[in-house]
Amino acid sequence: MIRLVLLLALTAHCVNAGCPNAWKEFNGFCYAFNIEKVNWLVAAASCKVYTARLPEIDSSEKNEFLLKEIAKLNSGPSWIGASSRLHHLVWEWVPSLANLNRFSNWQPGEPNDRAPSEHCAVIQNESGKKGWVDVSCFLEKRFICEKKL
Ligand SMILES: [Ca+2]
Repeated sequence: MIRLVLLLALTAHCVNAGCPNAWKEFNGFCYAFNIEKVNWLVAAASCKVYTARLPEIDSSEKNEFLLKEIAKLNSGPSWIGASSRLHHLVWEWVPSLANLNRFSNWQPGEPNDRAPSEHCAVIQNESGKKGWVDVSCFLEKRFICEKKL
């Protein structure tokens, strides 16, 4: 029994010391790259279940890390936390509601809010397309979750 308690304590300690199994660590955050394709809202809710969020990309370092990882994993466009769902044409990070003034990496001509409405953002790094694009929130895409270490 004592051994079991010790083992549990040790396991808990190890979990606290790093990212959850299969999550990647970068700069004080842990990242999960999900291959399931879902719409933006389902992706946001899925991250929340894991006490995480869609990535809030507030630096070029974090952006480069995510671009590199999705290229390595051969991921197509993946949901990030930027959205203009609630405030038309005003982009913010969800759920922090921080604006995108600090950093953004829109691809040329984006965000273009192409009809009928493109209020959610994906990050992409494939076939020469690198950076963020606004697309319909109802499309089904892969997604990334981010949580503090
Ligand atoms: Ca667009």
